[in-house]
Amino acid sequence: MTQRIFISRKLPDEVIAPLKENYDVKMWDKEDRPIPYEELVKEVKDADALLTTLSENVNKELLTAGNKLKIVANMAVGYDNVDISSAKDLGITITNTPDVLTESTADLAFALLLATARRMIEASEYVKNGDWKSWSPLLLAGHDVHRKTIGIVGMGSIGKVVAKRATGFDMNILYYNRSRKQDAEDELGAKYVDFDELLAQSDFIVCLTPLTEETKDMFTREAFKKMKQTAVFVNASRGPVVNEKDLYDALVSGEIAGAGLDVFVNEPIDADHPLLKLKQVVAMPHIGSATGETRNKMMKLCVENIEAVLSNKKAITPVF
Ligand code: 8YV
Repeated sequence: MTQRIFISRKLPDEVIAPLKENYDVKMWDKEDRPIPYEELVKEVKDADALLTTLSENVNKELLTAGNKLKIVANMAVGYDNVDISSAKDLGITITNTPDVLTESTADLAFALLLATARRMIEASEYVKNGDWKSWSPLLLAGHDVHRKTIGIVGMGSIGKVVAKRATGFDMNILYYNRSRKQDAEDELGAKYVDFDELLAQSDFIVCLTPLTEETKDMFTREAFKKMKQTAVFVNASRGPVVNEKDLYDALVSGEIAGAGLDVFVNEPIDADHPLLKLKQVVAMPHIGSATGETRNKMMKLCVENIEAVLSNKKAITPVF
């Protein structure tokens, strides 16, 4: 019997065309809204493979409902939306999309750093709103980036590329990670420090760590208080590593100078969220990996992982 694949997001026809040649493919086709959870549970019941994204909660119930499931291909490098231990118990392969998104996500993290430090979004609005009537020496004056200290929290592959970008700005590079990264030290001159020292010494704190039990709520008021008052905080990893109320309080009380955020505790974030009211916050809708080139590679990798597992070959990028 033809094996069945369910795709939880509308993907371009050319991406799924190769799958359609050999498999029975069904796809959620509404671009403007995600598949309701109950519907996903129903769809997964007779699926051999599921192609999913970060927005879907691939929990034990869903994995158990998919009693024919051989693979869940998650279109993201992170897989905190997947219950990995249940997948292991049930013998379901989970794949992610590492490497292909590293450079684009690092670009976005660095762009957020620059945009926040140089007040670029505020400045663009200023011009577009017709407020640019005259010149004054400190009009929209931001903070220098070159030759400053960047502190990278999470020196994985994306962290290393951000560090590489930072060398082009002659920055002093500090990092904090679960383990030492000798290659980042040797090749990029990054210096390993403990978390508190990184907070105290950095002008830019860039968070790129995965979301785990240990990293959840890593950035609390206590952490922000340890930063310089001129510090800019950038988060391109996962929202829940930050206590958003604490970040808001740190920003309004002037404990830090600004924040560039690509991720939030609840996504999509409510437009009325207090953080979005602050001019020193640059907010992006989780677009770290969102370039045409990279998203195409991510989709292709998901397709290839599914093809491999459904034809009894090894997955290309399994997470365990
Ligand atoms: C997601 C991400 O891929 O890869 C990750 O972990 O956070 C993003 O690149 C994107 O939101 C689609 O799920």
